[in-house]
Amino acid sequence: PPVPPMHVGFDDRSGGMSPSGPVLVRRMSDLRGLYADQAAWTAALESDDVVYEVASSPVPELEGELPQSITTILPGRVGGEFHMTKGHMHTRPRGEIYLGLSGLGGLLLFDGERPQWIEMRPGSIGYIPPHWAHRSVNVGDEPYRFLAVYPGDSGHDYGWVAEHGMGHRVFHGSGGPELRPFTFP
Ligand code: S6P
Ligand code: ZN
Repeated sequence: PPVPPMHVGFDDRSGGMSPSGPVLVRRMSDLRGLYADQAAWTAALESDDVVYEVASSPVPELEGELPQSITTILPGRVGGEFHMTKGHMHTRPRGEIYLGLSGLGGLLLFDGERPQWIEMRPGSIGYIPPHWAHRSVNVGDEPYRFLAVYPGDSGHDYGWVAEHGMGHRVFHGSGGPELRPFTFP
């Protein structure tokens, strides 16, 4: 059902929203096939840490609505590759806006041909045009957190990324994050 006008607060420490809709937790074991280094991923299953959490407001994913979510990616690396979200293409051609809240991150975008990288820090606005798959990466050593606002009828297509990749992978380098050509695991 539609929701009334509302104020949505969020907790600086947890990234939780109030009022809140569903909260999604993704652990290492939920991320099979994400990282290039499969042996490093298998080793990380031992502690099976949380990699990222997505809190949502109660705004429903319906046409005309503008749902919001706050993603918190915990710092860490797997085989040198930074913690990241699964990444998806919107099922319908819909844009999306990200606002950096805390930590250092990046927004990796891919349209099937051209990879793009947008650095995200607190206050950064990242724009995702329709037809661009998007993945977020924590390139710092504290939690990276951002607000996302997207049309309610966007839909999330994870299969597109599984099939096409994301153009680049983001590794820790001595001079900062290093973008390397995408390889399938
Ligand atoms: C939704 C938006 C974000 C992501 C979230 C987790 O359109 O882009 O809320 O869902 O950052 O990423 P993913 O790729 O696992 O859905
Ligand atoms: Zn999205």
